[in-house]
Amino acid sequence: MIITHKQADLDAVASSIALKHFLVSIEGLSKNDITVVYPEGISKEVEESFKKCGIYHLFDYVNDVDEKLLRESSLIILDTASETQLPEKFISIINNKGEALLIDHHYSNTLKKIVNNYYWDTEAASLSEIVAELYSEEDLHIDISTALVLGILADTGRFSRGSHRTFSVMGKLTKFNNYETVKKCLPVSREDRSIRIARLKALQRMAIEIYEEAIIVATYVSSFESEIADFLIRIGSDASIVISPKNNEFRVMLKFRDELKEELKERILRTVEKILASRSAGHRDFAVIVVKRKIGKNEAQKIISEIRRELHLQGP
Ligand SMILES: [Mn+2]
Repeated sequence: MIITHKQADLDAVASSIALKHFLVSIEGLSKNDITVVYPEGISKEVEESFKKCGIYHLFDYVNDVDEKLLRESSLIILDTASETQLPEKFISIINNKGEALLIDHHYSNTLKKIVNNYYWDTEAASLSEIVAELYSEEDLHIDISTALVLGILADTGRFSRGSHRTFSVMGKLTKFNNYETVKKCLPVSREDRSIRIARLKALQRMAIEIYEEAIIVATYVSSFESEIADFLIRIGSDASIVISPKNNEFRVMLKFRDELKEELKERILRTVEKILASRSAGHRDFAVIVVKRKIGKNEAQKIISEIRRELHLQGP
């Protein structure tokens, strides 16, 4: 059984499909021997891009799975960095079984400690890259390579986080598809009304804090938290802290400008973790903290003030 994080994104979906295909072909298994589980389904972006690229038929998954089957299966967990990214049922079964293989590329990963086996490769900019490396050219074909290119494009921020390795894998993959066509399958830059409103609201609610040489900006929005954090960096912040209330939880997205001193990034991150009494998960230049309780707008403002106060107390 292959399981990804909740609301699977392009990287998670592409790597799970390609890994299943790979395992079926080398192990001489049938397609029915491997179940792919995307807990709580897939993100809208995935559906759109797969449709546009004509690879919708690759979807073969369930949103949930019977506990008994879960307990009896060999588990491979993909692209998942923390316990909060999986439903509790999955975590408790993994905890009881103790047997699962985790394959991930996130800079920090707290799930490693509850599995008995992991391949954790933070040098890879996407998980699709890691799975693509398993394939030899003879085994690749157009559909799988198209999915993997989509996964790589999405997770590397269209190559802004790409490495030598990304391009070497891309060279192999793009022999099987037309890159110019594939890249058009990604949702167009989300310049629609809702993101523009989110940006403007984020600016209206924003607090600016100068802390040593860092310009820290904190705000809250109901959605697009990741895009908003990037946007704030583009327009000048060194560290963006974006709070976003969800159904029964809230998320705090932190993103840092590349050039910011590692030590300062670390200090800002630890301060936010301390205030929220929660640990973060994420890549080198971004972290996300999920807190399992509801909050309203007022409380979001309060958290922002607390972060400012705490940084001041710590001093340089
Ligand atoms: Mn990923």
